[in-house]
Amino acid sequence: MREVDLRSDTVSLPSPEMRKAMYEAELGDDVYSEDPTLNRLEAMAAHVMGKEAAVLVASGTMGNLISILTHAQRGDEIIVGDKSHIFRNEAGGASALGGVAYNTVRNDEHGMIDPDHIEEAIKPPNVHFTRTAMIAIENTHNMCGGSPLGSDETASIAAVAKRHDIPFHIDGARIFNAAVALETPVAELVKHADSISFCLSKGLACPIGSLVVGNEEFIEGARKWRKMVGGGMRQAGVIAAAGIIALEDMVERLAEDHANARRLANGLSRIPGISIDPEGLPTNLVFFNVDRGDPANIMREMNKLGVKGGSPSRRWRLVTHYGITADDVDYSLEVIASAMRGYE
Ligand code: TLP
Repeated sequence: MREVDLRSDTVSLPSPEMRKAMYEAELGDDVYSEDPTLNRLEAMAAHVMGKEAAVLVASGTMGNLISILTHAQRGDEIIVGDKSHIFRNEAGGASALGGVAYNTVRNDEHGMIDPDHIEEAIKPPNVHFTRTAMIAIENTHNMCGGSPLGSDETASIAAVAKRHDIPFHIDGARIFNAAVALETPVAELVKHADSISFCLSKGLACPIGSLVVGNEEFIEGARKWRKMVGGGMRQAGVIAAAGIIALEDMVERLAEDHANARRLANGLSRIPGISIDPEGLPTNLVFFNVDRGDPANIMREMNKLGVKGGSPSRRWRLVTHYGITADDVDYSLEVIASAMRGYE
């Protein structure tokens, strides 16, 4: 049976070039900093982001956690968006493992945070208060429709962080989607950040891995925390080899995922019972409402016909990625339309 998996870009499989590079990778022990392939990937990541250094971690969650642990101490707080992945989807790691509190401020529908709200949320030095040790944004913003934040918006938040001498972190799990959508070099989008975490294993189609990027001192600290949480890897060049291909060959093609997402959104907007604003669709995450019928049933019907995605609630997200073609999108639209037909 034909299968089209639209649940997330995390399901994307490595390209044949990646598999070959992984097989052939020159390897060493990374805990001794001796894996030449990983050393090359980390240097490439630092270079593309315009920063001094980078360190490979197992996942985006680990990248954000290590960044928080490096910036903040027990009893500190971090300011994050109320719809951010760090706050909602990382199992409370900052508080559970770091003793760090979350201070949330409102994300608007594009994932932007009003700089004045951040200013108000920062705690002044006082014996009663937690110390604000990090401010974070997410780009693109997952829960806010995959919206990219431009360099001006980022700069306006960074300016508040700088004024208060607070480290500024970007959860850039999909920062390359933002760069491609905005036609802006990724280094421009992160130039004010003290740390960035970005994923290899989403739109860039690697099987594993994220990178944390920052200055030498920060990355030295991050390496220590990575070791402590059990993330020190050995012959990690097998992972890095795919990452090198990702940075070299897989960035520009994200535009195809964005075009397929628009195709999907346009098609969905024509299906009775679905409400979506195709204009509000900038990258590869397609959010919409299933207004009619039982969403759990509709999802089951779709899944039976090989289209994976949806949820038991009315708000759905479908994601385009490497391995999803325009033809897959058209097939998915037919399947969704037929699953919805019972509710016309
Ligand atoms: N997001 C996943 C799920 O966890 C929701 C997805 O399918 O989109 N930051 C952002 C903005 C993310 O969207 C994700 C993953 C992460 C961090 C964490 O990355 P991983 O899954 O590698 O830990």
